[in-house]
Amino acid sequence: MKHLILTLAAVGAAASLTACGKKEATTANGAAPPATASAAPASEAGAMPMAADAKMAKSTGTVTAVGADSVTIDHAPIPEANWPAMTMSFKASPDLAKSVKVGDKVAFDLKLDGSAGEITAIQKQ
Ligand SMILES: [Cu+2]
Repeated sequence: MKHLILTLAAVGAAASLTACGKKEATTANGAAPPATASAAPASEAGAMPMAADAKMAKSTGTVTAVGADSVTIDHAPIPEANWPAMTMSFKASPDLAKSVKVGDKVAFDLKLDGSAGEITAIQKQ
């Protein structure tokens, strides 16, 4: 079992080394477009999860509910998160949650973590 895993890892390492070698050869020769085409999407896919991890965003909306540590906002679209306009609950510190009430029109800053968002600042408009 251990041997199999090590073998697979070695094959993977060899494959990426081969890909790098091909890429350099492509640059030197200016030929072989298929290698370039397959290398680009692979690196983009590798970078995407990291970029989606902790992004900041700003939006505006109307408060529809306030909890002890959450604020529900009918918010405008948030392109940074690929969200259309919607009503959703965000995590918020108790101090931030206390600073607004239902019906307030607000501008807020969000820390995005996957499909969740935490309010880091909020101001009445
Ligand atoms: Cu939303």
